[in-house]
Amino acid sequence: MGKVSFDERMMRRCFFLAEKGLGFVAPNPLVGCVITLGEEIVSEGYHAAFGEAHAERAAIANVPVEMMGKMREATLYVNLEPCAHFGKTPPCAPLIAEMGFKRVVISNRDPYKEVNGRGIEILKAAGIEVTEGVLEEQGRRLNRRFFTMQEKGRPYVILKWAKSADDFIGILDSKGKAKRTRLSNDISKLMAHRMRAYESAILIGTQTAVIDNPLLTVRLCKGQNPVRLLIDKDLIVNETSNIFSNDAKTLVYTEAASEEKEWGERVHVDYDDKGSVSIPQIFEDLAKRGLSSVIVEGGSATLQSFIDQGYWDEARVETASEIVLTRGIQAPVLKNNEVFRQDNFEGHTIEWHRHIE
Ligand code: AOF
Ligand code: ZN
Repeated sequence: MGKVSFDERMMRRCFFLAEKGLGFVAPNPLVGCVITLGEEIVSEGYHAAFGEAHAERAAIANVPVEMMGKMREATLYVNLEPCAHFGKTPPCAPLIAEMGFKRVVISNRDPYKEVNGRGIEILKAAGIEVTEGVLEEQGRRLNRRFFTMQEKGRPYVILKWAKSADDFIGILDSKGKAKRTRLSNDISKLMAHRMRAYESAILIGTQTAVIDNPLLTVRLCKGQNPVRLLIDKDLIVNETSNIFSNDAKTLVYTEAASEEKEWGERVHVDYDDKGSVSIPQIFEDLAKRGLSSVIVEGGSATLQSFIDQGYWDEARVETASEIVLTRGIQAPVLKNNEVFRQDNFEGHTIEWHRHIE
């Protein structure tokens, strides 16, 4: 096997290990590390939880004692540039330099201003051969939340809705009032709960809170609950609603004054003349809190405002092919989008769109 393909195989292994941290490390990046001697894997590690050891340190700690003396011949693979800063943990690059690895292979540079290239400089200064950019695009995709937060100063935004075969996301009763409508099936619902466990926050508007009264927690699989976000200009949503349950923290973005509450916080943000919330102000608050990804779950008006202002990264659109509603609430309409994946769960197609800027 050639040198390039072995590097790529080992980097894929780093990605696989890194992903084990999904749902636990945010807003830190997902990082995995593999140490090889010749073409044999000697040790592996990954960043398992926020504040805990970085991937490189975990992999080094797992090297069998009898192999420790051979590290000057070894190669260390890690998907993110080793860090150069004292954060919650001591820096990785000086540790790697001290152990004197022969070669270090990296997928992405760390855009974090305290690191950005300085980790690589430390390794090179110690005489270590550094290979950068292995499966760079895949590495960026893996750490899309981290890169979006670092580069755009806002969380990674995932829009999510389910619609009928004829493009409605809900029904209206005889008086024209919106009614809770079930569109997803058992499998897609389970997958939606997995998504919640992976992301840091989940957002809905006033109408959805009133009509659907969702809990927005992770119940069908294991995982941490995301922070619940509610856009509620005039504090219409009753505090006995499910969104204020004890299961998770809730942040309400309101025109009213900021205030700490037993369920979380009211956060004052500006609204325009038409009553639309300032999404950049919500983003600013989320960045400050270290919430690096958000699922926008509806309703249609809330979703459309994120689309119209271009504040989204991907959208998960489920179509219940067997349900025809004839009339109701129109599904949002995406702009500048392209489908990058399609799933099918028992006749329900799930289209994953990405935003093209
Ligand atoms: C690595 N390997 O496994 C991770 C890195 O507060 P700390 O000490 O956990 O530092 C967090 C920062 O360190 C994070 O923003 C990112 O720049 C880098 N994360 N670096 O070499 C790792 N998790
Ligand atoms: Zn580190």
